[in-house]
Amino acid sequence: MQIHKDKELEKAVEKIKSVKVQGAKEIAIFALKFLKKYAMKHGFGLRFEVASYVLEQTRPTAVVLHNCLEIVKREQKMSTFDKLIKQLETATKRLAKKGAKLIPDGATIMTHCHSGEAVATIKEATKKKDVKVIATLTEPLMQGVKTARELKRAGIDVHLIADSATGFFMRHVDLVMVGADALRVREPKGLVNKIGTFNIALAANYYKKPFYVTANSFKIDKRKKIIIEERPKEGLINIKGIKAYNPAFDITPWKFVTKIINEKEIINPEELVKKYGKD
Ligand code: RUB
Repeated sequence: MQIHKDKELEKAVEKIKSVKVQGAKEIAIFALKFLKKYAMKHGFGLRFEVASYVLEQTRPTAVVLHNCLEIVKREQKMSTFDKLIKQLETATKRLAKKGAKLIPDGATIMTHCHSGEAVATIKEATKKKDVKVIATLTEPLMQGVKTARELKRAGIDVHLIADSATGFFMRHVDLVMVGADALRVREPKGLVNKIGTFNIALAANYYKKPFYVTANSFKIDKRKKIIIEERPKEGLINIKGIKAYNPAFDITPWKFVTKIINEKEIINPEELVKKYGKD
């Protein structure tokens, strides 16, 4: 078996690597759809396991795909793929309804990167309320532009700002709402999300602004360790002879997070860790 010549797998990996498919939930749904076809063709044997591993390692920080694949490997049924995709899609709708209630009428919300779950929640709130959004550009890949476009399409008043301007604008916002790649209930504990989230949480804490995380329950991360994806330096800046760091995510300590909104509940970080951090 020559995995490097597996063109269909290579194509799927490229779509994720190039961030055409981005956001923890969308990556998981994309990979599950791909793996369903793959399993239909090749079965659930070693080849499937390698493909699952390769896809998971393409974006190793997010935990949704990992948690879904644990179930797929256990059940080894085609119907599991559809069940999980449906659960992920339904979870976003449910949590958006819950989270929208936390957004007051007239609120200005700061968000970071592109989180399908945060965007869905903000959109849900605008069904009944008037809200404004300040979205970070999210350097270096500028996923904030995707957020701004989506919100604008939904008729929402949105302004983009530089990532470095979040501290400056914090006093003008009423709350922060971001997504998550992983909710760490084991060490290192905290919210794993796009690099820069921690800085925003610090500024929110300084100005005593609520910091909400919209994240379906597949994002609860019980893995023994977490890999923070490091992207190539060239993706940040390419200056000959100059070194650079380009991590894609950071970990915000739980004490800076006000509430986590998932499809089942609105929960405090301490409760989340207590409830899920034991086994
Ligand atoms: C995306 C990102 C998002 C989370 C949650 O990073 O950090 O906030 O993945 O997204 P990238 P969602 O663009 O590098 O994938 O709510 O859509 O699951």
